[in-house]
Amino acid sequence: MKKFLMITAAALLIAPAALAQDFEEADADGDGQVSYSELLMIDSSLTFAEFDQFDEDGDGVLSEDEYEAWREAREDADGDEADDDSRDE
Ligand SMILES: [Ca+2]
Ligand SMILES: [Ca+2]
Repeated sequence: MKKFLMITAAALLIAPAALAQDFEEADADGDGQVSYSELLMIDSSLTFAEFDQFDEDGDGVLSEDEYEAWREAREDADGDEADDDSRDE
């Protein structure tokens, strides 16, 4: 069982170096919205101010459209030094 947890943790560490996850994967608890804490699992360097910029309707969570906007912006900003740790191969 520990191995399974380690594999899951490794997957979470590897993921930020790849393209950001689909909305359904980002929505860890499956409530149809991506919260700041859920987004932090994808991008641990994300600040709340950055998150808030993409929360267009100000309800404190990202809808699928809002998430997609974040994902596009993040891919444009590829090469962020904060992600470099997870690219050690
Ligand atoms: Ca959620
Ligand atoms: Ca929102």
